Amino acid sequence: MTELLLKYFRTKQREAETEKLYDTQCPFCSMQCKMRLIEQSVVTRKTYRAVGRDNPTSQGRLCVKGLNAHQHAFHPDRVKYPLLKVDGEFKRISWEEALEIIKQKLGKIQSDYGTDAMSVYGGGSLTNEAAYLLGKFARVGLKTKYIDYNGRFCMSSAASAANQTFGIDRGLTNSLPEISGAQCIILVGTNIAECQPTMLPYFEQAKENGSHIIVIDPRETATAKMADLHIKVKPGADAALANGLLKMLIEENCLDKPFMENRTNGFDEVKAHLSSITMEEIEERTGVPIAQIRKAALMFGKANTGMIFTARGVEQQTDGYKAVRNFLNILLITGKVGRPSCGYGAVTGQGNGQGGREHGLKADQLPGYRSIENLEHRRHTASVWGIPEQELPRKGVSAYEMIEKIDTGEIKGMLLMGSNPIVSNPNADFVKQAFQKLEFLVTADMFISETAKLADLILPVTSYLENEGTMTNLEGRVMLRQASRPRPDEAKHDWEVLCEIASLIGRGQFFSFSSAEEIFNELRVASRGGAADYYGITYERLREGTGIFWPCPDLNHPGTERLFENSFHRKDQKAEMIPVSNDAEVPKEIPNQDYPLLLTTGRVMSHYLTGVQTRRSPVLAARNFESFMEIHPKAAQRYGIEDQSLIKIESKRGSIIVRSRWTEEIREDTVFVPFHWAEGQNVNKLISDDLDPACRMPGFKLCSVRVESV
Ligand SMILES: Nc1nc2c(c(=O)[nH]1)N[C@H]1C(S)=C(S)[C@@H](COP(=O)(O)OP(=O)(O)OC[C@H]3O[C@@H](n4cnc5c(=O)[nH]c(N)nc54)[C@H](O)[C@@H]3O)O[C@H]1N2
Ligand SMILES: Nc1nc2c(c(=O)[nH]1)N[C@H]1C(S)=C(S)[C@@H](COP(=O)(O)OP(=O)(O)OC[C@H]3O[C@@H](n4cnc5c(=O)[nH]c(N)nc54)[C@H](O)[C@@H]3O)O[C@H]1N2
Ligand code: SF4
Ligand SMILES: [Mo]
Repeated sequence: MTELLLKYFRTKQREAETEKLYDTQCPFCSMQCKMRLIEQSVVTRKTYRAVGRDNPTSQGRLCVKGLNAHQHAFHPDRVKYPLLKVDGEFKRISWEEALEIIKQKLGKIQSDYGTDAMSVYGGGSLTNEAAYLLGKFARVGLKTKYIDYNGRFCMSSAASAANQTFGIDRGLTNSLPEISGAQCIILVGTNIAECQPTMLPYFEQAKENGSHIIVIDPRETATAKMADLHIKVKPGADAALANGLLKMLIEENCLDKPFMENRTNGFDEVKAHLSSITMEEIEERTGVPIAQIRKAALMFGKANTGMIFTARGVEQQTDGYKAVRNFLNILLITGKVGRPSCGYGAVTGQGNGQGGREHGLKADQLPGYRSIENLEHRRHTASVWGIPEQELPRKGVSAYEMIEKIDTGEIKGMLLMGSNPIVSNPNADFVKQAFQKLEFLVTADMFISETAKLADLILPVTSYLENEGTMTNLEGRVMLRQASRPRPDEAKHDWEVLCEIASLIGRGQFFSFSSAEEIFNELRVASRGGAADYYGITYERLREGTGIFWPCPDLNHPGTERLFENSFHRKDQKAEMIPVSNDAEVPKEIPNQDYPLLLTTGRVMSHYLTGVQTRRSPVLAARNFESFMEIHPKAAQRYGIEDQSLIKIESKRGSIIVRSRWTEEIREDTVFVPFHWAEGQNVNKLISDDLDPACRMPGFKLCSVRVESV
């Protein structure tokens, strides 16, 4: 080619190449890493690359899920038009038709059976604006008491425990950088290395500063590998283990007496209760040697600063609430809260799991963490919403209990926004059958999830690339997710969908919003004076800065990075300790002749929750394309299970078939299966529907099973 021709082609190519930049936040976990998607077009071909953006939380890091998130957003399976099921098949219809059907069906169900026959089920991926509006939509639009969300399965134990102990529930009581200054850190049932990977460097930094890390987990996870002490506890025995730690702390006199005197109640009761339990009983219950419990207690008790983090391993139990309270007892008797590098963290799960429960997705909560059963709180919310207090419904029931009400026929219709309940609920076979009984199921999703397959109508919604709004990360930092990419075809924002339905059913005057910012401004007022006070946070402040920690009661308030420095948020300003027994009120399944192994469940790095999004991302799917069961080789040999072979796992409720994976990193009496797969690999077919009496959390982390090769 001549020089001239080369030059010609080069200029042509340059002309055809364009680059577009979209700033947003990762759609997955509670770290809410800031990112930029770079879209390069060369002639007609587009390529995408995600890069991290600097900010105080993730400091520019992204994990493999964030790096590949756009692959699901651009997947051809994305729902782009309203879809109506006709003769068992989904057919494209117009928004006008979709809204007309909703109007008719809602009207019929509510006039035939009453307003509570319609229900609402939300999710922790929704922005604060969508979550707030969905809560308002249920109570003011549909006038139903039946609303709950998937965060019930996620944070409800820790949230109840923190509320009862401290009077406030915010994921972390301190900001992330304080972790690196903690001299001892206890991680209970949390696998940060796989579940919040960009948080891990804070712990690595702590280790470099000489911190000791204790990990409590039945498996030697990637997180446990960084521990100075790994306690391989028996699944479900955390409450007993905490009792052991408390006994040792008292015996070794590692107590902060002035702190307890001035700032807590309940130590005498806890101490008296502990004297009725022996260390031998605890060793037996937990499978952890007494010497190891003493070592851990001394590590934590002798350190000047320390933090405790809990996540779903300890929380998703039928005594999750009490077990967490027992770890908070440890924090309180050692006076390790409300100071630099001293505090508690319930490691939040979903991107906006935190904001969702603060603004009314939970059956008993109103915006700003107000209570729907408290008259003063009801009056405040009703006045912001412009309705008489008497019109505000009372509390409904938890997520799984709504499903039970579908089964018994009390609930006839559901609006589902941002969850895949037939995969994520316990006792999954029952849940699927119940959903099939609904007279009308409408779901707003980006994909035809396993649950959406059962819907009458699917409404297409926008993704993290297109939908602007605020998210509250695990620290309690409110962040503005900018999202400017044009929406695909006919997808609408979640909040737009709600406003349109409301207007259609004659409640439009309460939902006349034209932007996320307008909704946020109402949310600010609704939250004002509540525990989760967002009043001082504005879009303008968020655009200028790096996020603001709630509570932030006025426009000049900088936000509250560290909670409880001077007082707790209870009436007498003191934190409350309570005695916790070794065993749950709801008896847990124990291994027996028929079901000799303990099953626990959880996550892997490359997949997210029920996998609706990550199973559609080729790079992520390739890392783990099917489910598996971790089993210790000795247990495997006992039950004739070869490595990498197909096996059937069975509990009282159902069975699944997955591939075995031998590993010495798990306890011999325990097997582990992740929950990111559906249908025949859905581990929730095996899980019992026993709920924690205090917070209605299912025991996702424990049931007894048998295994056999197929
Ligand atoms: N890659 C990835 N990251 C995620 C998610 C995801 O799906 N994938 N989901 C997000 C969400 S919503 C959540 S809630 C968080 C969850 O984050 P985590 O709670 O950290 O994740 P899990 O794997 O469910 O459980 C954590 C650990 O608990 C252990 N465990 C099981 N039973 C017990 C027990 O009885 N006691 C103790 N002490 N430990 C036990 C398991 O072995 C597991 O390693 O992650 C968030 N981040
Ligand atoms: N066995 C077992 N079961 C568990 C757990 C466990 O550890 N073990 N963990 C529990 C926990 S902690 C959680 S959080 C739940 C989660 O379980 P689910 O609530 O079922 O969560 P996802 O699988 O994320 O489903 C979310 C759905 O919402 C859609 N979606 C995503 N973003 C948006 C959005 O912005 N708007 C709308 N309208 N839709 C959106 C997705 O496409 C997907 O279909 O599972 C629980 N179930
Ligand atoms: S999944 Fe979590 S840690 Fe990974 S990039 Fe997304 S927000 Fe960050
Ligand atoms: Mo979660």
